[in-house]
Amino acid sequence: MASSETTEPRSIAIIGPYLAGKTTLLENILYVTGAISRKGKIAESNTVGDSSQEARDRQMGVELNLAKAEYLGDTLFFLDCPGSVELAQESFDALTGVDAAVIVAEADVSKSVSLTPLFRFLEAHNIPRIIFVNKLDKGAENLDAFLESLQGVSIPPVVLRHIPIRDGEELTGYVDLASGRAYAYKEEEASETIALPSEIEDEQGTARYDMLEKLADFDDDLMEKLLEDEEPGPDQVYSDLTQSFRDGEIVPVLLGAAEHEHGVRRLLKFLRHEVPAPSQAAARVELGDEEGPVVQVLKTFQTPTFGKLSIARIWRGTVEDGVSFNGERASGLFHMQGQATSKISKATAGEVIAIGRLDEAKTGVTLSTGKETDQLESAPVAFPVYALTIRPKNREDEVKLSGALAKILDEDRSLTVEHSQETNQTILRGQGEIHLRIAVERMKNRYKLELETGQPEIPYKESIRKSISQHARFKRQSGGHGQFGDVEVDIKPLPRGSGFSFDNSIVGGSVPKQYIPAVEAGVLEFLVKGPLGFPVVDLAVSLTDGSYHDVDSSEMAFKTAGRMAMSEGMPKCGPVLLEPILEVRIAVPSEHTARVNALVSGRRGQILGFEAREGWMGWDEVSAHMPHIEVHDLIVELRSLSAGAGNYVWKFDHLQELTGRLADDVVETRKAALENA
Ligand SMILES: Nc1nc2c(ncn2[C@@H]2O[C@H](COP(=O)(O)OP(=O)(O)OP(=O)(O)O)[C@@H](O)[C@H]2O)c(=O)[nH]1
Ligand SMILES: [Mg+2]
Repeated sequence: MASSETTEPRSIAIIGPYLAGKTTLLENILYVTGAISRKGKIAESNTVGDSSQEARDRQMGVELNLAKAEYLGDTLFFLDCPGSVELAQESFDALTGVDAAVIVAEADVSKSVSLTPLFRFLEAHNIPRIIFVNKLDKGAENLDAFLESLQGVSIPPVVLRHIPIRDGEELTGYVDLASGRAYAYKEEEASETIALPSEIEDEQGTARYDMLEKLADFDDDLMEKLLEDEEPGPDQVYSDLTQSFRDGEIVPVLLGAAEHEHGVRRLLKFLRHEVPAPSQAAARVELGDEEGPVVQVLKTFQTPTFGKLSIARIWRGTVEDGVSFNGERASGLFHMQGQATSKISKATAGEVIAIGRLDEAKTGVTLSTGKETDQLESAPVAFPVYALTIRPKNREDEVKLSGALAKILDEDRSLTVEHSQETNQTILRGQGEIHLRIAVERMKNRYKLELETGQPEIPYKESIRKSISQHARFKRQSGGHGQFGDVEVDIKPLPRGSGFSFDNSIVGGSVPKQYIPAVEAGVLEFLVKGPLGFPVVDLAVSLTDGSYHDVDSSEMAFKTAGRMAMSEGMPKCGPVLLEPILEVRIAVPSEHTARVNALVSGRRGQILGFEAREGWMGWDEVSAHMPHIEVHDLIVELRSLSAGAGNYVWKFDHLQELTGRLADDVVETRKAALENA
């Protein structure tokens, strides 16, 4: 064992479902290791993590928390990630730069499936991962069912390293299955060794055999021993456990109750002994072993004191104060303890540090002290599934808004902003209502910027069903120079998706050539807002005839005539509302597929098909066409019917005629809005 241990610094992500106790675990790690002398509590808003205003207001993790702990001579960096599914980008970005991940979860079967995206990511990147089952001070009776449900989520086997010793519902200690030793938890101190309680001897034997069997799949010698009923030596068991964890072949499970420090020291010992050296992570991401430091940005903070701070994993080499990355000089290097920073003069591979003022560095990028470096893989950016319009309460804050947005977007890759030409609205997109509300609160708390938010308008269009011919004459003779334009146009519908076309069949110069573009311009001007109040598409207009006046005709006059022909003719063409239809692909655990189908149909959707989701056992992907308006809050219902697990991607597909009550309502609302504008 000793030979495989390392004293190099290592970085560990703490991830898992919402409110599982990640930040509490971090707080207790810091307390147990002496990094803090007083233990905070989430309810008292005094933990090292979650110290931002938004986190305290909501009593939830809203962004990455970083902290460093020294334990028995080892330095461990922790990256405590928020658990809300809407903030998952933080976890994925952090995970790209760690040596191992601790998945903190309550023994709650209903939450297992929501861990699927995290497991798939960890598996795809082969990041060593361990499960810490938390809050076992209550509800320990659900442990077995929970572990079984996790085995349906994790592809590698989930291997229990401890079994619980209980007193009624309460967890009072554990038996370590590798050593066979029993321990009783003590409040605020290390557990004490006790005699193996006789009533769990059998359970201990079965669980240990189960653990060994899983390990034997990766060790032929162990397999043989088990077949011959031979007891493997402790060295072999420990070394198999360590190796299989490091290689991602098994997912060990430890138990505890972070708030009571139960299992915290045990977890720390595990991390200290079993998390591989930083060089293994570097090999895993296929970093070359050339000279020179390489770092990767895992998170960006905008701070009032230091400006921009790039949280970065050091993949290779040593970085020193005064270093430049990709030609930009860092203003300083720091270790972080929650929001507190302490300046350092250098840092080495395995550490996660904050680097000051790299204005160009974006989250996810790889930086080197040379000119350029190969880019290590970064996490994919989450697809936006929810949108709100934003507008400063105070009109004069427009400029302030663009500055604040730039900073907020720099911090969070899963937020995007867009100005819609179609509806003239500024649209903030992200992962759900909470995600966007947090962004809005940040702008208020940090930049004193108050915003109004709303539901984005749907970009309806309109078209026509009938062809007509229309004559229009614009004539004004009020002394001096008059105006004269006279046109005859054919208006006819085109198939969906054709857009707009204009041509002319003028013979003999009844409308002189130079005025024809003006007629088209007049037509187009009208089409911006058709008889129903929306932009008109899918029609052809042709100029068939007209007349002119030698003196009074002008481009202006023909443009006006063109617009008049449309405004008189279009209402007679059978205007029809067109509704945008999106193609959505909904990913969901198969047990919820039937409910998703019902959800889609209930929202006027049309199922196109469904298939097993590739690489995600037990998941389906449902494809459907759905009206844009029905997708606005689809994510809310989808998450609520799938324990937070469901997700979807979308793209615009086509426009579709909408008639009847729904169409009347849309047109009426539009009319009222135009009148008030
Ligand atoms: N009973 C019990 N409660 C705990 C334990 N650990 C944490 N909690 C409580 O669980 C709640 C959530 O704890 P957090 O530490 O904020 O959980 P988290 O996983 O960081 O939450 P997010 O970051 O918002 O996902 C708090 O009320 C904690 O006091 C535990 O061991 N036992
Ligand atoms: Mg937290």
